[in-house]
Amino acid sequence: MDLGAITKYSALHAKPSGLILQYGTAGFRTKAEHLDHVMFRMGLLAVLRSKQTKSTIGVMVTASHNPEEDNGVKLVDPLGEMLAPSWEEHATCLANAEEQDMQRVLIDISEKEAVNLQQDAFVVIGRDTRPSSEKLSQSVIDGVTVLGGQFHDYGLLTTPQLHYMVYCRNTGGRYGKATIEGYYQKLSKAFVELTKQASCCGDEYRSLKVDCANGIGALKLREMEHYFSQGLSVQLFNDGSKGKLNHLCGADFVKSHQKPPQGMEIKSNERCCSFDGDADRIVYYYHDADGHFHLIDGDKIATLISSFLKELLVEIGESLNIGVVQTAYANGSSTRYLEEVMKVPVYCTKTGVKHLHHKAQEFDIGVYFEANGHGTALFSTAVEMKIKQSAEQLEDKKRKAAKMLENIIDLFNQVADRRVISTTNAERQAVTPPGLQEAINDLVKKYKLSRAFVRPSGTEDVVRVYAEADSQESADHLAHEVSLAVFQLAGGIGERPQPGF
Ligand code: 16G
Ligand code: MG
Repeated sequence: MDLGAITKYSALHAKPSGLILQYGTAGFRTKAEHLDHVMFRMGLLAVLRSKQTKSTIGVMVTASHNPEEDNGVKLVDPLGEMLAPSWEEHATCLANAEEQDMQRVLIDISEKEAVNLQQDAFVVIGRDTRPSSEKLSQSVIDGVTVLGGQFHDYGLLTTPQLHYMVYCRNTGGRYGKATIEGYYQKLSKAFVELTKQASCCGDEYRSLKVDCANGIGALKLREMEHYFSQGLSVQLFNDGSKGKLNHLCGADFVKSHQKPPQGMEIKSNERCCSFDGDADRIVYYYHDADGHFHLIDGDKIATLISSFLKELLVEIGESLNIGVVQTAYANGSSTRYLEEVMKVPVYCTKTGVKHLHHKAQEFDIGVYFEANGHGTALFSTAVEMKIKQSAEQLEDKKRKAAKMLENIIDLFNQVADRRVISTTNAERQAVTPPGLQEAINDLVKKYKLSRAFVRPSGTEDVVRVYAEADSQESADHLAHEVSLAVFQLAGGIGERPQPGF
């Protein structure tokens, strides 16, 4: 390590003294102007992780669904997965070290993790479309180069694309080519193959309106469109040409407001979907003939996929074990449907893809989705082959899928320090502050088929309040009452929470 050079460059990316940040649910996230030093240091850390694993490591500059003024960074491990938990701790230590302690922390990490400093390092970098992202990714590159790492800057990418690049590079191209064309070819080929066997093939089944949250999804889908030829016709909305990123649009907006994004006209039964700012979430929706809005969120997508796979396994006589992983945000009726009707075991983990992914790996077929639209299905190549053969039944299975209640509300609450709230049982129960869980329990008892929980956000400075009940009105009231309890018991600041209805 050239300590002299590190000190010199670090001073150019100086840490504002006293600023403390946490590697949260999906990396660091805060106002973009506070992140320069974090980016530089994550460049350094990515080099150490690359040397230790003898693999390519990814760095993604994005703050996903957060407002445009925010930014963030996350590291991607060799198999395209989220950074290992012990390295998240290193990331937090390194980001928070004051200038004069930074070198020592860097050396400590290398020693603790037995990093061979002579080993080569390679880092790939991607970024979203935020105005701050280009400069911040340059700071990552500064960190990589000062530690002698090689890098490839992919520039603008969606988060899933960066994960793909890392995986391809570490598997010798067996999974696909680590280029943007490679990504489009692989995905479009799979899509065309799957859908050409579908029984419904009219034009209305091939068109999709896509709300791109004014983010990177627009640029990338526009590039990818050509690869579908006749297989899919997409119409893009909120493509970033005028509106603000994630503002009144995008998957988070549609899911939490249960209505279409601004800037998209929907006729009845048109197929529509929304990405979030870095295009790693998707939710689908449509208006029925009576103009009612229907959302196919992560819960329903998980139900559709797992019902399809479960029935397929029965048909092909395979007794593979299949499990669905959700978080506390999953609508209770989706969990009941999966367990009681589909007879699929359901597991609940903490919020964040890394937790769900980890659990889903325990099954032959693991389907995981967060209600907000992050998710996928994991299975081996052997299982995949069998599934492909039976793909013609897809549309049929879809029609049989669940009809579920949607009485959800997700409110936000500002408190002096959101860390006063700690949780257990996959974030479904509050441990502190004292009395909060008891207060929630009492409120929940007042409503039928109800459930509520609170947790500190891992991406924003708020406490999230979740409530569900047998009607929208009850869910709204319960959410408001719970948010008042949080305000009183957890040191609420500013105005008392107002009803969100
Ligand atoms: C991040 C997570 C997402 C989670 C969300 C929760 C990834 C890739 N993303 O976007 O899974 O649902 O944070 O945000 O893990 P919150 O902690 O602010 O509620
Ligand atoms: Mg995202």
